[in-house]
Amino acid sequence: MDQQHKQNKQNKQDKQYIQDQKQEMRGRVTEVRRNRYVIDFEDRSIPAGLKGSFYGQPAEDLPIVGDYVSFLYNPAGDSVIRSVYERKSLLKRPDQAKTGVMQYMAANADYCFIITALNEDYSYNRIARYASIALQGGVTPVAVLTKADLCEDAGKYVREVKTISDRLRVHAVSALYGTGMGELEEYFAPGKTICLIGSSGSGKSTLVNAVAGEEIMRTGEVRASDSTGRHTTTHRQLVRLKNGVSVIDMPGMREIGMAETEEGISDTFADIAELESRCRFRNCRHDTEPGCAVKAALAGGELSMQRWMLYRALGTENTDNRAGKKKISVLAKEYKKLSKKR
Ligand SMILES: Nc1nc2c(ncn2[C@@H]2O[C@H](COP(=O)(O)OP(=O)(O)O)[C@@H](O)[C@H]2O)c(=O)[nH]1
Ligand SMILES: [Mg+2]
Repeated sequence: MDQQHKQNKQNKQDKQYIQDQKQEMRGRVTEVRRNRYVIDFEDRSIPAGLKGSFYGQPAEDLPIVGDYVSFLYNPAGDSVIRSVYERKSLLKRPDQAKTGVMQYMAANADYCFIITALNEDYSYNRIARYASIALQGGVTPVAVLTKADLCEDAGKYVREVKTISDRLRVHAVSALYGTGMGELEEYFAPGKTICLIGSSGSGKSTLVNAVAGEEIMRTGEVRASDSTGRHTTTHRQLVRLKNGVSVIDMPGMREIGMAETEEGISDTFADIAELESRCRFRNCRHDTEPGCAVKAALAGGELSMQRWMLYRALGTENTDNRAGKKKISVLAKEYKKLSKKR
């Protein structure tokens, strides 16, 4: 009876929508697979395609996960996306194949959780790179160091990651034991959108399930390359939690290039840029020039060598990819030596 009532109500609504076809609806893109879209509209998942005039448009203008779109509802089949609302943030990165093509990851995220497990998954540079990407895209970066229970001194890593930028927030948690999880609650506020970035197996799904208190995402999934392919998520998806928080899962993000992230880098390293502006010579290479503010700060301990080298590495990679790569491997070696000494 209740079911029947629901169905009638739905039919009535559908009829209304058909009558209102000239009136466009506003929904949010939760999934994209090639040119097939899923739109969340009043808690329903609506399949949709694109209006013809989208084809031939620059990739940046096409709808992506997290976008708010206006669409014509079709209860009998695919609805049609007519336009994309202005984005308040945009996470994008260079394509992994390093073709210079940009990959548009997610729109309208408030926070970007950079999730790294405190085991061999941990990479200082990767966190720095994603922090740059988030800052450039207008998203607040939050480094979440997971599996703290597997690590003897999580505090050491928290301190290390904090040196990346004042604008990067850092938390160490164990979803397994519930430690540190309370610190994440402030981000899970109604109406907020959280984007999860991290390698497969870093604990993204476990973390969200623990915060949500329900099994929203499958955990312990195997890699996409595994022959079984069971439980594998290889596409981005936006899910809404009961409390009105939206979570965008980005499965299996590992490597990123640095093209077009200058802005993010200078944001992350605003203090170093400021130091550079205080050098006596405008084209100071911070090498043998007199009156170099950077060298003075390094000598005085205000700027750590580790952070300076990271800045140099990221900056060089930006301007010249190949030379940058070489430089990075040299820097990485130097850095390893340095950190052994510490
Ligand atoms: N020791 C420990 N293991 C964890 C923790 N969080 C997740 N895991 C395990 O790590 C594996 C991968 O977790 P999952 O959430 O699926 O990772 P995802 O691929 O990033 O979504 C699972 O076997 C989890 O049980 C944690 O805090 N501590
Ligand atoms: Mg997962």
